[in-house]
Amino acid sequence: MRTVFDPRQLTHAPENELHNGALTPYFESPARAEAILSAVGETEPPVDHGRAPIEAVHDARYVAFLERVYGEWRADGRKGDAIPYVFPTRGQRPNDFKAVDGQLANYSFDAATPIVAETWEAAYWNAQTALTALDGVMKSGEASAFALCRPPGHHAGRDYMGGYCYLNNAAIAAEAARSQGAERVAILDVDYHHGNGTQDIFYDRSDVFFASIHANPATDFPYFWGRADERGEGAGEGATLNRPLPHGTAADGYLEALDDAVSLVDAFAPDLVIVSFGADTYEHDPISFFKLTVDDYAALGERIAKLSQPKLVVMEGGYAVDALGEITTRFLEGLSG
Ligand code: Q9C
Ligand code: ZN
Repeated sequence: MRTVFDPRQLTHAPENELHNGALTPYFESPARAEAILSAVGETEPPVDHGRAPIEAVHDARYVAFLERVYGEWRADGRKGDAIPYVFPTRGQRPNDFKAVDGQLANYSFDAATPIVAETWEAAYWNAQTALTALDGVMKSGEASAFALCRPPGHHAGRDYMGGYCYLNNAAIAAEAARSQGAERVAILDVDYHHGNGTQDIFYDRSDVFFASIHANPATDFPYFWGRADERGEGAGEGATLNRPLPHGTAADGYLEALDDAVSLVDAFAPDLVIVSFGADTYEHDPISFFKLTVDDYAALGERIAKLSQPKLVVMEGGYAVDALGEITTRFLEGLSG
């Protein structure tokens, strides 16, 4: 399977995140991508599709903020990574803040998504990686392609970052596919965490179906999204599907939810399926609580392979670095038959 990757995606390397009350080494490390790289073998570099497909999904002021904020942070005399520590609550108005802390507050929803000098460049090439892998299925007629994205994307919304995500790679690819003639696109999100950014971006749209299987937000990040009664709104009513699952979910419970999601994706009759793939459903993931084993991932891929449409797999989370290569290749082999 064609795999796209750019080494600039490795340069984003925040030192720490706030975790259980202490600054802890950042889980979303470049080593994740290196582990997957050494397991998948050959990759090809992305082609530059420019900024337009990014701004077709993300607010232009948010994109400019990502590009510029670290420079302002340093110019203001700050050391270390730019981390927000203030968040607007209900009823507070956004503003064109001069202070970098106000800007960070405007555009993020958690304190675990730092910005470093290289964040913009890594996120930019990451989006190009997704767009280039998309070309493999949309333009070259391949049955499937893998975008080795890192940092991940599915928690990033139109104008916000969070959950280790800055640009929503899957959403950018979905919107690009629409503009290239795919009339209906389905995004199937199998990361452990709910893909709140993707859901928000397409919540009122009938042309992009979003289905997610994830840990119940009553117990897990991102907490404020992903309940079963979130089904889309307006024209998008019914085009969002959420299947929250409890801690301890193993292959039996997981595959039952996946089969349901796959049959609803099939009923939507998309022209393209984008899979937001997270390996954090693995039993030994350090921040997650499902119980899938390495051997289960081929079955996940095989269930999704029942969909006849072309498939673009976009990498999302997964933090058990030592197992990431094996998990990902097993999944991709199952998916491509
Ligand atoms: N350190 C993805 O899997 N958890 N993101 C923060 C405090 C954030 C996971 C807990 C988890 C985000 C793409
Ligand atoms: Zn995740």
